[in-house]
Amino acid sequence: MRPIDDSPLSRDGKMLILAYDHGLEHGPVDFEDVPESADPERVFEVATHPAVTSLAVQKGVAEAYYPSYKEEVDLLAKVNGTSNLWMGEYDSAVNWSVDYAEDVGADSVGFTLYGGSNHEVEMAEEFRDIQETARQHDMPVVVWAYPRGQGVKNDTKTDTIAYAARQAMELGADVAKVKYPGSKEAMEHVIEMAGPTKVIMSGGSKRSDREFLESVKAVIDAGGAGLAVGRNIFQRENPEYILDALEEVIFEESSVDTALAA
Ligand code: FBP
Repeated sequence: MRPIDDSPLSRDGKMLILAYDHGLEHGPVDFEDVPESADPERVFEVATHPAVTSLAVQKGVAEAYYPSYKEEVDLLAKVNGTSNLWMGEYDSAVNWSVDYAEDVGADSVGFTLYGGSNHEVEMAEEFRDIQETARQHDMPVVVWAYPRGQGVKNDTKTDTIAYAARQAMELGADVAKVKYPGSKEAMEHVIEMAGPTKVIMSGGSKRSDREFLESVKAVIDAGGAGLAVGRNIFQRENPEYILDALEEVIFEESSVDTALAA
């Protein structure tokens, strides 16, 4: 397992990945609340906030915008992804190679694995190639560990989330990004099952400042390494305010009250 503590992906072993692949995964609907968030330039600016350890984007966004931000932003290449336009069993296309991602300037790679989908076997085989190539380039690998599909009855159950984190670890991920299982105790179990793989929380749909920060605090208190978050940042009118609060909760291990008052 590759240690990621010294990589650009994390700071002091903690991380805050700003995810911005929603235009592909969900479509323009995610930009409706804050129309300026459709402009990748605005999100690259947000990613220069010191709390953000890397920005996760798809190939087209990286090609067009990353050249202007190489000095200020660490890039995570989200190498697979798919749209909401089609119907069928969960799957995700590999859209760029690790070699090309490194050419574009990426420091790390991200891959969605839908454990439980009828396409799980093919996805795991695709991941083998991604993971081994990333090792050759010394790039940390983050798995979006999303158990979904016909084999999964309840993707919010702690045991299901723990299985997804374990699967990511067994396949060689450095970081498993999982849905919040609902409590600090549940998260502790997920983290235990992930062994040496760091566990981070997936942000989810937009919530109140306090509710969102309480879940992040529970993850940190459980021993989690941070979060990968999109909508709870770019769907806010003032992303800097919530990033300042996240800096407190994740990196300073402050209470939510302290973070909100800062
Ligand atoms: P959010 O914080 O907005 O949930 O972003 C994290 C993320 O994994 C994105 O990378 C991705 O586009 C989105 O969530 C997928 O959301 P879902 O599949 O849960 O609708």
